[in-house]
Amino acid sequence: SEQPQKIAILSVYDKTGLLDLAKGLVKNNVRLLASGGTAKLIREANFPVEDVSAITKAPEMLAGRVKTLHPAVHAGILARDLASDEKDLAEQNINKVDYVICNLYPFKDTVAKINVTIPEAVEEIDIGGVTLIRAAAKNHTRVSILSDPADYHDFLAELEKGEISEKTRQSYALKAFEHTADYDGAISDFFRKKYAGEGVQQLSLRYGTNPHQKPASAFMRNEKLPFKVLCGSPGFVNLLDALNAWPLVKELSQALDFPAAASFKHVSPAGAAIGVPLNETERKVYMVDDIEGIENSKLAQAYARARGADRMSSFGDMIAVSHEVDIPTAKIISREVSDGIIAPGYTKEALEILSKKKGGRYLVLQMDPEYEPAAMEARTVYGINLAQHRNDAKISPADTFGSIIVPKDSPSLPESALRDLTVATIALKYTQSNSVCYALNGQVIGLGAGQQSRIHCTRLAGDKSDNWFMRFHERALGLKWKKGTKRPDKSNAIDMLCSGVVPQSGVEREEYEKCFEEVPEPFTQQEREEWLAKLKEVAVSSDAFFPFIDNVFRAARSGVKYIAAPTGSQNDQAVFSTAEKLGITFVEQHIRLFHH
Ligand code: 93A
Repeated sequence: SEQPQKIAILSVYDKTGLLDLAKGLVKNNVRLLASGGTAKLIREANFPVEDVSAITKAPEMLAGRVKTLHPAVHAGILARDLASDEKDLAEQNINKVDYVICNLYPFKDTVAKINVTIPEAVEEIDIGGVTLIRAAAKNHTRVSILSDPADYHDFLAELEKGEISEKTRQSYALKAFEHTADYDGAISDFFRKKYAGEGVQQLSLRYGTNPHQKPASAFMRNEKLPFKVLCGSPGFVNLLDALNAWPLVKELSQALDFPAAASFKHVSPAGAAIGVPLNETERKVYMVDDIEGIENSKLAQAYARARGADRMSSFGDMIAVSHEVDIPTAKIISREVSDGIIAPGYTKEALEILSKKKGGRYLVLQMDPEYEPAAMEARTVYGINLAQHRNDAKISPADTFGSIIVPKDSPSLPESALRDLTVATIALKYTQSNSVCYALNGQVIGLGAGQQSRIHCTRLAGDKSDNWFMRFHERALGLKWKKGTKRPDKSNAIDMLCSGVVPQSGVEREEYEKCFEEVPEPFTQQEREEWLAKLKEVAVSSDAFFPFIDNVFRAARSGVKYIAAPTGSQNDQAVFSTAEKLGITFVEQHIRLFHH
């Protein structure tokens, strides 16, 4: 028996290429059914076409809101080559549809117009077209769905040869589903902005990474933002910092069962710590010796350590703390230059203190501590979507550090070493790679982030550790400041003195001298060496293996006693034996922790 005539349903907003397509379809003996405007155009070009109402026996209604929505259309599209489906169609006198050509009302263009109203946008929400596209795409084992005029030409060429192949139908179906998903995404984006409530499911940001990057926003699909803005207004970089700093302190606190804090800048920690009690000298070096009640707040001590590790880098930081912010913690923060904080809660008094900072513009975020991100995460780079399973590797003293590789006869690690390796490793998990971290006393003391070569990370972190330790030298502690010298200027002068870059002459020297009542002598090489020789028991972690032994040599110079790093380098054996020669315990750490 002869094949029944093939049927095409055409309903297009964008009428590009329509007449060429109609011509080709007619030439191949396809029966054309089209919605109002589409039929009109084809008819005017003198090609045979029927209105969809010829099969629905129903007129277009509601000013076009109902044009193609009808069982005669959708059963024709959705029917399979099954006896039961054929029977259903025959009973209703419906013919199978073979080709659907449809593109949608321009919702995106409409809402891109300034001052578009909600009723205007609503009218551009295509219902019937989306239904045509999805129905045809669903039944792509039999039906071809053309949702893009760019495909008409190749479609006709294939039709000319006989049939549309399965592969082509599949690619059209994929395109159709992408099209409707994108279309629905645009609709929900629009209504999220209108209906979700600012700060609930979405947040407008002043701008993106830079002031010329507008617009910018933060939002969630299907759920509320897991944080609330209690004060200030976050920027894009603030959120990048906050959303890396928060999981760091959450994990650190859980891993070591201690309050934890982090001080972030440019999406890497400047410091991170747990609240190991501070001794008197540490309180002085970290400039918190006058904070009332600090000895009773583990959280305040954690932040003092996080901020104290590298005061230069922490200038203008984004802070994260694992526990409810109390008065001592808020007091430390209130007098430092800082951009904002994220925490699971604030006491009333602490919030009051922080809300006064920066003329009331200090950023205060309250994080839902129960929030768990989805397993998959994605971002767009240069228009390309990158998706991956989130780095949810759990770092803990018990599970992360494997066997001691060298020395062979080594006893198990002391608890303090395990603690410090944990601090360093969790810090690295949230540090831009490459990264190497030195830790001691439950805190980061030097972190090398974002260097393309590992040895540069190891050196940078080592130099920072040395600088940190020089700050404990009695001469650094006994500096005679000129009255009124500001905290950042003090930090800068200390940094110059401790890292051995004191200006010798000229205006730079004059500026430096302005800070002091009594200008200190630079540290001599001998003073430096003698003091640094006292730095001991330091733990080092690396986000990936050490490719060369130079890293071990550099670490050893800054009192490193423990190293944990992934293995797998061709040079592993040389790295291990160098560690052994230098009296360093090398611990296996299985998980590579690149972070970007
Ligand atoms: O308002 S609709 O959602 N109701 C419908 O039943 C319907 N069917 C097709 N819009 C509908 N369409 C859309 O009409 C198509 O997606 C296409 O964008 C447009 C074509 O209309 P016309 O043929 O009248 O120019």
